[in-house]
Parts: sequence; C-alpha cells; structure tokens
Amino acid sequence: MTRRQGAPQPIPQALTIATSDSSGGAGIQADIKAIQANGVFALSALVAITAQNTKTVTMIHALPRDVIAAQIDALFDDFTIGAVKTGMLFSDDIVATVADALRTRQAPNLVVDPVMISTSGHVLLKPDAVARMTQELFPLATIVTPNLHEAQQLADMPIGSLEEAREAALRIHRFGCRTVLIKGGHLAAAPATDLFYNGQRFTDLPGEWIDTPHTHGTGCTYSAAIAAQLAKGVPLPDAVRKAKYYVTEAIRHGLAIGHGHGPTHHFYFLPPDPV
Ligand code: PXL
Repeated sequence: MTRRQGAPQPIPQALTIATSDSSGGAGIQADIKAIQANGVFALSALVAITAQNTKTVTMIHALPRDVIAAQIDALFDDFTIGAVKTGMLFSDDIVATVADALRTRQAPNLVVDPVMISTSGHVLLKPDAVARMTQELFPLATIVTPNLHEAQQLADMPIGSLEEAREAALRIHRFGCRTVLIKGGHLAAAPATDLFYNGQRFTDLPGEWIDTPHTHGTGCTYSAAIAAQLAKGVPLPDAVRKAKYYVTEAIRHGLAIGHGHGPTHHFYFLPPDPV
C-alpha cells in the first residue's frame, strides 16, 4: 500500500448512537454532518431505521440488540472516543442495550438527547421506554438536552415561563444526570432562550428566534454539535454556547427542499464547490 507523504492528521472522534432518517435532515445523518461540521470525526452506531420525508414518517424498523451492541463494541475497541451522543432510541430493548454498553465502556462526555416525538407528531420513543431511559441512561449523562415538550413530560409539569423551566430542570437533574439543557425554541415567554443547569446554578442562554418552516432535525443537530465540542475538550457551558451558535446559523440557512419542513444547512459555511 502506498501512502501520501505528510504528517498524519490527528482529529478528535465522537460517536453518535441513533436512528436513520431517510430524508437526511434529522437522525443519525444530521448527527454525522453536525459532528463533522464542528471539526470532529463522526463515528456512528445505528439502532433503527425510519422511512420518512419532510412531511411524514411511514415506517420504523428496530435493529436487533446484538447488531447494536456489536457496532458500539467495534468502535470502542479501536477509536479514541472523546464524546458520545444518543438520539432516537425507540424501544425499551434498545435503551437497555445502549445503556449497558455505555456503562461497560464508561463512555466519556455523554450527551443524551431524549428524543420522544417528531415535529410531525410520530412517536420516536415508546412510552414504556421512558422510565428505562431516565433510570439507566440519564445517570451516565454529562448533559441531557430535552426540548420544551420533552422537558414537560420528563418533569411531569407544564412549562410556560423561564421560572417553570428552572423547576423542570431541577426535577430532571434528580434522575442523576450531571447537567440539564432545556431548549426553549418554543417557549412563548422567551423564544429561543435555552436554560442550562449545572446542578448548582442556572444559566440563561438567549438566542435569536428565526422564523422559518425549515427546522427538521434542529434538536439532533444541536446535541450532536455539543458532543463534538466536548470531544474537542471545550468545557460546559461553552460547548453549549458554540453548538447554539452553530445550530442557529444552520437554521438561518435552512434548505427549502421537499414539500414539508425542510432540513437545516449543516455546511452553510462552506463554498458550494471544493474545487
Ligand atoms: O428530531 C428528532 C429525530 C431523531 N431521529 C430521527 C428522526 C427525528 C425527527 O424526525 O426522524 C430518526
């Protein structure tokens, strides 16, 4: 084998454990793009496959437990994984498999995006899997990143203000995660303001509300970017601030493709042609 001359290029590596979105805007495809766009090499372990477009989800197929465990094992056996992100995990079986593997491997910098329901209203985490997620996965997490809807369900309370978001963050923190980020994209009282809780202090992260229908995959993109920043050694909450900047720009450059909610633009900062 011949090799090109030049110094080897070191690059941090982050792993996403999530589900395929055939439309490419959300799910593991969004994660891979967001991790790479943030300067980190994306490793991926697939747990399920969705058939979907920008309008609807037509099928969900879960992969067998041994197929999921084998992917995670193969990656931890070889790479220096600096951070891990979990996305749509769909079933109790899958949550248990992933939690087992991450506990055994003592996964560093774990970002848990507790994906429960799609923008189009489809169930992405079966109700009987929620308790397994809070009990087995949350205690391993460096940060859990619910949106408003997920935070309300996890904390079992309505959230209409930043004050109520603080109470919800306290309740979610009690599941044993190190920190909590409640994404306030749809918080009427403070649109696009996120709330970060590190177990001691609350930090408001104000953002720019961008009025666009092309927001498919926003949550996946945000949490994957946080994982990438953590893999680069950026501490919390700066990793969150950088990821929030990235996802805001990706939304600003949202793509009007398909006939429903189009995807964000993960590589908005690149010229259209590398040559
Ligand atoms: O945005 C949450 C999400 C995660 N994973 C997959 C999805 C979606 C939303 O549609 O399809 C595979």
